[in-house]
Amino acid sequence: MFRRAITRKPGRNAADGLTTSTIGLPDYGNLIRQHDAYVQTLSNLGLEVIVLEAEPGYPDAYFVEDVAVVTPEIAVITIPGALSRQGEQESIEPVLAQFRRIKRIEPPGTVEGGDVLLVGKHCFIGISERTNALGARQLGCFLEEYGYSWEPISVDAGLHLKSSVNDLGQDTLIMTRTLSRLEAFKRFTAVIVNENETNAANTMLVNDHLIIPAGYPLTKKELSDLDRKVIELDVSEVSKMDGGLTCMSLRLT
Ligand code: CIR
Repeated sequence: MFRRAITRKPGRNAADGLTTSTIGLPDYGNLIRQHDAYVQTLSNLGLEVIVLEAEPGYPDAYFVEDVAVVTPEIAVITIPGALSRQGEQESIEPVLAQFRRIKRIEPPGTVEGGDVLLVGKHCFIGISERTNALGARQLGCFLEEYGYSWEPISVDAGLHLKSSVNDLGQDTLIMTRTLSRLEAFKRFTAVIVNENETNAANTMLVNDHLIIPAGYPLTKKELSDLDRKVIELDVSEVSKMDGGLTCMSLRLT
């Protein structure tokens, strides 16, 4: 059960963040409304939600998931691979230090939390443009100390590993068809997203509820058949900055 979530309000300069999207820049008012609804949803599910102030020097800083990896035992403060995001991690550390023992990725290692998928005591670490092999190994070593196993996964599509695969609980993962072909994921039951709905692979499991991005009816229908309540949230403005549901919070048991 998650008891707490850490989030950060998007700043007025959110549209200055990194993006590869060609669907236009976010409208700030709508972005804030979507963020507020996200916070409210987590709160409705029983989480105490910490909302940090925007960081004016870091337009991507509301994607807090990328600057730390949190397990029930530790919080690993990362070094984002994106140069413009290096430094975002500094203001998250004192917040997490209230709840967890802190470990830190050291340069030249880089890790972004969007590349880190924990499933029980196993961790998949995406090697991507943002997370390098050295950073993955450092993170893996920290996790091993606490009884976790880990394996690297090459991220060949999407920004991060969790752009394409997420945990639905009960040994089930939601993922793209490409990832479903990897040996690493064969031991799980797979919900494979339709090729027109790949963004829906960024579905977030929170306390027996599946929070899915709005606008993906095929995925919604398929997930509704699982034994969990499905909540749809509009993250259309967030996706203009290559973000999704999981990126906007750090969830703590
Ligand atoms: C970036 O490119 O770093 C941000 N605009 C989006 C980060 C999204 N984070 C995530 O999926 N974990």
